[in-house]
Amino acid sequence: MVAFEHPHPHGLVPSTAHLELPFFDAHHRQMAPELVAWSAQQQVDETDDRAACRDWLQRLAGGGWLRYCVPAAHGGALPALDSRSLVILRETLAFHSPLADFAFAMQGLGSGAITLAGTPAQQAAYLPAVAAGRKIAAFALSEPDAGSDVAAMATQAVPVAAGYRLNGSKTWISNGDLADFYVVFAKTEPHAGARGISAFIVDARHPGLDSHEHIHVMAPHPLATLRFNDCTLPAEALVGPLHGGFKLAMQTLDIFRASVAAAALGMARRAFAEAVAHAKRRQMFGQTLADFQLTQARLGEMSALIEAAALLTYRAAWQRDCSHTRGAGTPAYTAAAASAKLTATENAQRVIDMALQMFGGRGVQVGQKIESLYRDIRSLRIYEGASEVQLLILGKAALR
Ligand code: COS
Repeated sequence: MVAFEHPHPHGLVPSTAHLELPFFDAHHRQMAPELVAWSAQQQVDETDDRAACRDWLQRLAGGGWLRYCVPAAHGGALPALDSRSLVILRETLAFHSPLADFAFAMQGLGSGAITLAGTPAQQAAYLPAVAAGRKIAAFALSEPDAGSDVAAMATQAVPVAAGYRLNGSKTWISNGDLADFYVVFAKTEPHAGARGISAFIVDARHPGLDSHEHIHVMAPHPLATLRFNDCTLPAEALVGPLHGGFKLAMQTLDIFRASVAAAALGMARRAFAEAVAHAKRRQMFGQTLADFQLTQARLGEMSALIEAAALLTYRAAWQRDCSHTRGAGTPAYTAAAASAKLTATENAQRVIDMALQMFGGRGVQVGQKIESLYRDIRSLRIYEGASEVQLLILGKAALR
C-alpha cells in the first residue's frame, strides 16, 4: 500500500491505492487521481518563497483546489469542510512540493474560523475570495511568550466606542506580510484565561498593523511577526462569540491537525519513493543496494512507519467528518487528530532520515530532494501544536 506507481517522466507519482480503504467515499476516489495528474504537471520556481507561494496559489485556484478550503455556499467544492478531502490534498501536494502544500493549507487554516463561526456578511466578504485565490488568508494565534500555552496570550482587544482597539504582537505567522487578511486572537477578558479570548478579522493594510518583520527558517516559507499598535477595528470584525475565541481556535486546529499529519505523510511517502528508486539503481559490492537484506529491512521499517501514520491520519479525518457531536466540550476526534499529528510527523522525520542515510553523501547535498525534505519535515513536529502538546491532549483524554 505504500508503493508508488512507475516513475513519471517528471518524477515520481504517488499511488492512490489507499483510497480503497473504507474511510473514503466515492467523491474522494474520483478527486484523488485528478489531483495526482494535475500536481505532476506543475513546475514552480521556488527560489523566492514568497513569489513561489503566490504562484502556487494562482495555480491551485486555477485547478479549483482552493475550493476545498471553504463550503459550497461560498464558492467551495463541498457542502462543508471535509477533513478527508483536505487530507488527500495535503498528502498529494506535499509529495510534490511542501511549499504547494503550505500555500494550500494556509488558505484553509486562515479562513477556518470564518467558515466555522463567521457572520453571513463576513463569510460573503472573505470565503469566495479565498476559494478563488483573490485573497490570501492567515491565522494569527502564537505570540513570543504564548506558543503551546495559548491561554497565556498577551495581545489585548479593548472595547472602544468604534469597536475594539488591538495592542500586542503575534509571531511565527505563516503568510505574514503576504496575506490580505489575518484572523487574530486576542484577550478580551484578560483575567479569564482560555475563556477570555476572542477572534477578529484584520485586513492587511489596516492602520495600526505592522507586518514588515519577516522571519527566515531552515525550510523557507513566508513567516512574519505582526505588531498591533492601537489598531482600531469595527465591532463587525469580531468572529464568533465574544470570549469564545479559544474554542474557535481549537476547533479550527482540530480540522487542520489531521491535515498536518497528511502533509507529513506525503513527505514520508516521497522520501520512501526516492529511497526505493535509489536502492534499485545504486550499485555497490557487485550488486544493487536493494539486494542487501539490510536495505530490505530498512525499507520494511519505513513502510510500517508510513502505514501506521496513514491509518491514524485517515481515521482522524474520517472521525471528524462523521462526527455529529460538534459544539459541546472537547470532542472525541480531538484525541484522534492528536494521535495522527503526533505519529505522522514523528514517523515522517524517521522515514526521511532513514531515506537520507541510504543516499549517503548525496543525501546531504544541497539541491537533492531528500536534503530539502529533511529540512521541510522538521517544523511539522512543532507547528499547529508541538508533539508535546499532542501528548498532553492525549494524556488529558485518557484521564477524563
Ligand atoms: N474543541 C472544543 N473545545 C475545546 C477543545 C476543542 N478541540 N479543546 C479545548 N476545548 C475547550 C475545553 O473543553 C475547555 O472548555 P471549558 O472552559 O468550557 O471547560 C476550554 O476549551 C479550555 O480547555 P483546556 O483546559 O484543555 O485548555 P488549556 O489551556 O489547558 O490548553 C492545549 C490545552 C495545550 C491543548 C491548547 O492550549 C493547545 O492546543 N495548544 C497548542 C496551540 C497550538 O496549536 N499553537 C500553534 C498555533 S498554529 S501554528
